[in-house]
Amino acid sequence: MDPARVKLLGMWASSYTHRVQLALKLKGVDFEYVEEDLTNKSPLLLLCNPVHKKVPVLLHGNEPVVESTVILEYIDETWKENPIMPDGPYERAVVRFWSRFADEKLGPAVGDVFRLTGEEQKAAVDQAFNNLKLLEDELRDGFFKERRFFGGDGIGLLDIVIGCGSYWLWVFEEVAGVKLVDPSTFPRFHSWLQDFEDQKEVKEITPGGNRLLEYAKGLRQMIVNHKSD
Ligand SMILES: N[C@@H](CCC(=O)N[C@@H](CS)C(=O)NCC(=O)O)C(=O)O
Repeated sequence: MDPARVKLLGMWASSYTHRVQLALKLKGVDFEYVEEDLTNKSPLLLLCNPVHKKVPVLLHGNEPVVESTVILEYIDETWKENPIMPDGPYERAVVRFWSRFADEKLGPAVGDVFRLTGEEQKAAVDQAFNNLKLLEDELRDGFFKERRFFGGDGIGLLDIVIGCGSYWLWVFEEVAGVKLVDPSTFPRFHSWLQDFEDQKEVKEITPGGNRLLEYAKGLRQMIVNHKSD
């Protein structure tokens, strides 16, 4: 096999997959995309990611790399053009910190808003708000103050990590019937997200409007029905 051949195992609605697609696009790396059916995982997926059995998986030649944030750093270290990680160790540490925050705090809180109903959902909305407020404060007064993107003038790893999950916010708002990203409450986060979504490469990897919405409606219905069984 051509050692430089790049293959991505992904799923169309997976924001973790979108992260990798976006990073490869920003780097101008050609790759073959393989859509996985997560209800019937391929032998290749199970072979490449026996621990988590999840997408995305990046195959660089015969070498599999798994876990989206690990893949993003692998991509940045392998293809040096258009860096997505900063140079300095401190700045890199800050980016890794907020990236973990996005995956461990913000993402799960927003997921709970989508999954839950009634009082439980109200508590989840409070959690999501608190986490969004932390990011808003960071953009206003913190390390990323006065930057267009978290990465500076261009999209960096943290923009990819937060941004690729964030268009789900609009979808979840519509499906779960709650407003999360109000421009008056989170002006900086709101305008950052709009700017991110307006980027050509982001538009190219984001599934079209109704497809995500219909998918999310079906998912929500399934979760809510399952709870009332
Ligand atoms: N921490 C993982 C999360 C990946 C993940 O949750 N992938 C989902 C799709 S969005 C998946 O493959 N789910 C299949 C399963 O859980 O069986 C990453 O960052 O790559």
